Amino acid sequence: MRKQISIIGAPMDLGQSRRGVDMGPSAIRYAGVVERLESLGYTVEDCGDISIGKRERFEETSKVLKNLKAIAKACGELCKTIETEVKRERFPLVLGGDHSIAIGTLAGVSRPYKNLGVIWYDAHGDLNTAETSPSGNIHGMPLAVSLGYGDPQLTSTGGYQPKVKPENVVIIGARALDMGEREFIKEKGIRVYTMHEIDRLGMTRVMTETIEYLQERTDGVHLSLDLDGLDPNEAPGVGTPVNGGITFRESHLAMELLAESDLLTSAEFVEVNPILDIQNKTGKLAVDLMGSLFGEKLL
Ligand code: HAR
Ligand code: MN
Ligand code: MN
Ligand code: MN
Repeated sequence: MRKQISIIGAPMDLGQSRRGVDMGPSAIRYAGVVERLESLGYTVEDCGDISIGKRERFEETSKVLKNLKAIAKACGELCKTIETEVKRERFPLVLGGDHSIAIGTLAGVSRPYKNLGVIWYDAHGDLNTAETSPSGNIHGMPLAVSLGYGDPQLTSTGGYQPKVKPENVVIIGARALDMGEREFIKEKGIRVYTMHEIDRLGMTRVMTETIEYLQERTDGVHLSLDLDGLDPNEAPGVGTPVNGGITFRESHLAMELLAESDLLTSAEFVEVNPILDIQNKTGKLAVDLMGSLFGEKLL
């Protein structure tokens, strides 16, 4: 992994309806992310936060895609900021914010790669479009958008598309998939490890298979880690908790195996909501996972 990390905050809360997730980057910083990574020997630069626009009155834009314009604009800015850091040969580590920011992150990291791999660590598939979304919340859509499906204002972020091919995606931790998302997964042949498969195979095998699969076909790998992939007992500070999630130890192991593989070229940690959290438990957990992801070996 590159020894120089650029941290970029994306205090986005427009992709869903619960307030507070815009404070995610602060909570993760407060939990000591910079110091933790520096203690592992990295040079860390905190680039601060990108700016996020105001909530829109829905009648002014799209009724189905809430806050479409403001999200598209912020994702465009995030894309540019990340591209600058990538050109400086730094490892981009993005802090969310709701998961709609992944539209900007993937637009920012994917351009130099022919086959960027994506690990989508999440209780959800985030594969909805305006046609299939039960909520109109764009944080349920960023993976579909990055695959090239969705509103052109979103899919065109960065001026090219798609950012990712379906065969280069692995979803881990899924346990809340809408009907349309299930059909999409089948139709496109996306590799998914549901909770059922994590239970049956164990995290070691899930990650070993994921790493082998991506090693064969990709030239870079982005980790998009939604904290709601973890169990809400351990990660309570998320807006859309789903019972029966991945444990901290399993997640920690997954991060260690990723560190060993040396596959990752970028990462983001999203959906930390300090208002719903208990004494920043979820923010601290995110930093623990980052420690393991960047090579800590003690735990
Ligand atoms: N699938 C639902 C929707 O599209 C819920 C999405 C949930 N949210 C997230 N994304 N946190 O992972 O509305
Ligand atoms: Mn998500
Ligand atoms: Mn989720
Ligand atoms: Mn360990």
